[in-house]
Amino acid sequence: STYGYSISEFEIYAKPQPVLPDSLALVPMPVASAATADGTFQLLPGSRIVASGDAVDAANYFAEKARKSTGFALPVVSGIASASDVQFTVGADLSDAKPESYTLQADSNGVKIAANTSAGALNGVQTLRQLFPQWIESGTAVNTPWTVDSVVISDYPRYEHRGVGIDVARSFYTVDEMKEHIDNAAQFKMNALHIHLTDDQGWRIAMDQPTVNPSGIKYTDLTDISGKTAMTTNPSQSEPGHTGFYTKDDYKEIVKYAGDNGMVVIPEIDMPGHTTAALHAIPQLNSAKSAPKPAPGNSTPNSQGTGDVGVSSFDSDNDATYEFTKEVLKQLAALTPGPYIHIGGDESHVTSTADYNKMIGAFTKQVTDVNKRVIGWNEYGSANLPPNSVIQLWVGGGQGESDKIIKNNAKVILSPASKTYIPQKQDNSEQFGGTWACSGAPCTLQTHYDWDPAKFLPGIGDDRILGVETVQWGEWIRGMNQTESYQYPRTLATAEVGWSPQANRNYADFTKRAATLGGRMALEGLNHFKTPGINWS
Ligand code: TNX
Repeated sequence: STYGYSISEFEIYAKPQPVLPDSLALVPMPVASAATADGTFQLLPGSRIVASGDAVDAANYFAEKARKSTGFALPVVSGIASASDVQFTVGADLSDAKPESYTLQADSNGVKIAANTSAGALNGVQTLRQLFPQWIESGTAVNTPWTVDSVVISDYPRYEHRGVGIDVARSFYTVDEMKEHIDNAAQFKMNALHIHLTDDQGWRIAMDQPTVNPSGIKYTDLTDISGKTAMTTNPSQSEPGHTGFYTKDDYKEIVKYAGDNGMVVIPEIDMPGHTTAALHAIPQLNSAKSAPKPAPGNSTPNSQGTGDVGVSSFDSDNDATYEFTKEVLKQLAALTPGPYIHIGGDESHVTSTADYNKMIGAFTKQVTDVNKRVIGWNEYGSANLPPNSVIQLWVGGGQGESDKIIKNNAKVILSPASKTYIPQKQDNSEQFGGTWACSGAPCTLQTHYDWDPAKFLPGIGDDRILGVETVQWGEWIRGMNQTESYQYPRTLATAEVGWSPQANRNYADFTKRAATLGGRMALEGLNHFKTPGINWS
């Protein structure tokens, strides 16, 4: 093999160990890693990044970051690597390969990252960043020895979905802000960006006028009207929600940037509830059984800093409902290279069960008709779902939720509010945020860390779990600085829950490793909360 020993020897050599040496301050913790005694790697002014074929993307990704902080030229070249080079190999024969797996070896003979796929190689880059001194995250050149202690790592994720959900409907994030969200999360090997594009308070994705348009719907009004609304003020936040929307080109730019960072975009159109913004913009959707109240942006705030929910609904008896959703889903599918479309389905409190099931049946079919796999919040699991559906659990638990998953032979994304929700306080010292998800107490970093997804729902083990997701709702959160201080460091916890074997995870050890990443986050301009009790670097 590339390394002069077989993978099975390596696995024995570097089998999972509960505590990494201090020098390996990695989040998420790898499956198998071990310090070796083979000297030190040093990146030098003459170092090259050696790659060819499918390995070139990961090589360029690393080179672009490291050029800024090292000031070195770091050309990406093909050929034979020398001791000061970083070499990427994709298509390596990793006999145990899982999707996204990689191996990394660093020592006085060079750095070698090998993977079967370019996604795996990118995971190797994210690990390598954390092995270098924190100054590797600097946006300007730093004069320091760029050394990596000798190490071997063999790594792959526990779950294929490690998501970050962003609510851009209550308060909008610009394309540049979305790129920051991607930069922040991708370094921890998060690989899905779920964008909550629509809600009562706003509609954030532009739609074109179709040539076939039986009801004469003005699709451009979705953003012309409801791109200009957002959450109004509430007791937790005097600044109103940010308005705006993505043109199709904006959206494509986010998709591309996410893809370059190893993340797939999952767009969500929330329906049949959470639809005031659509009802407000499109008169044809307003019929006998629709519920267009209150006016967009005017959600009544409550003491938890959230707005009223469950106040709106599409009308299941109105043909225009289905004409509209079909067109929107078709256009969205055409813009979205990833395999998923999320149709929401949560909190449809003013929709009868029969009407809800009828609409979920139609919307899910419309998604599969455009060759996408459908995701919905766990309420929608009570309906009959098409094959290969995914249920995203945010609330509740117990056998009832397991039954919905099993009945539909679905997969589940776990984002239980108590373990993954961002607008909850993580500490009492935080001024804003709810505590409803954790029974009146803050949902701490430890709460987000200390859970085993495979034990969350009775009878639902890893074979049924697509992954985990942290979700940032936007009723009161405004802008990057505030959102980051609620997302981080808790997103590190979710990243490790989604990536690392349960047997490798330990909160005390996690906090030691996370603490050392504080300086990196600071260098990146990532405003993480300084969790008390942690000795942040
Ligand atoms: C419930 S989570 C909602 C959202 C809110 C969130 C926080 C989910 C599927 N629905 O509409 O933003 O609580 O208040």
